[in-house]
Amino acid sequence: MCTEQAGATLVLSAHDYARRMETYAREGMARASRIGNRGPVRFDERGKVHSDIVDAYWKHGFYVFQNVLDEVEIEELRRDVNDLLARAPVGPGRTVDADGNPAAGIDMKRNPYFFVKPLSDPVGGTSSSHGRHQSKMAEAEPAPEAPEYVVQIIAGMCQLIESGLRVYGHPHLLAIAEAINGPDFVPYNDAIFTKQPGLGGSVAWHQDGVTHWDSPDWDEGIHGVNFQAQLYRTSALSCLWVVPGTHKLGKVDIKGMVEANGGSDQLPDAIPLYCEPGDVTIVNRQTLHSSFANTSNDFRISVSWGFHRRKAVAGQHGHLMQPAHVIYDDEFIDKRASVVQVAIDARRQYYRDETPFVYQPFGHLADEYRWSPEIFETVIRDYNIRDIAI
Ligand SMILES: O=C(O)CCC(=O)C(=O)O
Repeated sequence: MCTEQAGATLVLSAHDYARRMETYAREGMARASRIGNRGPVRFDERGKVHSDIVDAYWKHGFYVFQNVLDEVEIEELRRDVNDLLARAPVGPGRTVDADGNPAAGIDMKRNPYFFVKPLSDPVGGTSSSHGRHQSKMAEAEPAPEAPEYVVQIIAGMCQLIESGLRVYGHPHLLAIAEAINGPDFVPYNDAIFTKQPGLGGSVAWHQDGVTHWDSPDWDEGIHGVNFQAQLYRTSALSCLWVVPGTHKLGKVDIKGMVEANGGSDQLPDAIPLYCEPGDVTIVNRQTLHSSFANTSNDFRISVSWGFHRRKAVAGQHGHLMQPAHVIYDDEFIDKRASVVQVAIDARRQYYRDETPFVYQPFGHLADEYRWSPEIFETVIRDYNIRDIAI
């Protein structure tokens, strides 16, 4: 255990930060290889996700699916996300890109961009998102030529990029969501996490859910599951880390864990979910997770989205991302869930050889949700003002 300035922000040079990560990364990789929990998506004879995988997910609170996206799809996502980054606003509160043109998606009702100062932790130890990021991460000094801010998150991918809409309709990934949350699963949100080499900030340790910790119906799956498709190779220095099994523990005392670890954010039982391009991780939203400042050479882009059990959100009101007066009634949920059906059809029209997923809540309505310019206006435009966050 290393002892660090408990309670104070630790700011290191990028070089020292990277050195400080070396042993932790190596030991984390060793722990990760002992647990495993990775492999291709496998189905049983009924076409359902194999129960071994589902059981392994429930045991550890995560799974790494290897080789889910093929090279063509990865390349299209890379092209679209990199184009978005090039057309992002030049900083928080700005509306033009680096060429002085209106930034991509700047007219969306919900601003899609979240910026951070390079190599910083913007939320740890603050009241942001109901104070769920209880403890501040170590930070690093960026190079003198680094920009003042970098994009960390771009939301609204189903509107902004067609490859984003298509991956949202991926049949294997929807089958996994169904295996975990039941056939009437519904969407949460989506967010493209970007971590440029030498610039990407950290995301402090947290559990995602905020609604059900004290609920009489609480169980290990009630806050849903998140997916992340990786567009580039990530290592322990750039990827998402999780503490396996924490999805079973209820709300954990992160501050206490960091204090017991001598003030260090390098939690002892955590493992890195390192990936190859095209791998897709799933993480239970109750699993304790974080990512560190990216002092490595990895260019990390993680296309992320999540799903809930319908009964976990029905009748709840907004907490994260929505004001408290927003109630997730049937109309609200169905409207947001119809994005899944449109995504399935957008994918069907593009990947003609693939068998589309049958999304049970909309199976009988498929003809009403065909991908077209008209349905873009009625379902996709500003769909994310109806993100269902609990
Ligand atoms: O991918 C990351 O770096 C952080 C993701 C995360 O915290 C989340 O999806 O809640």
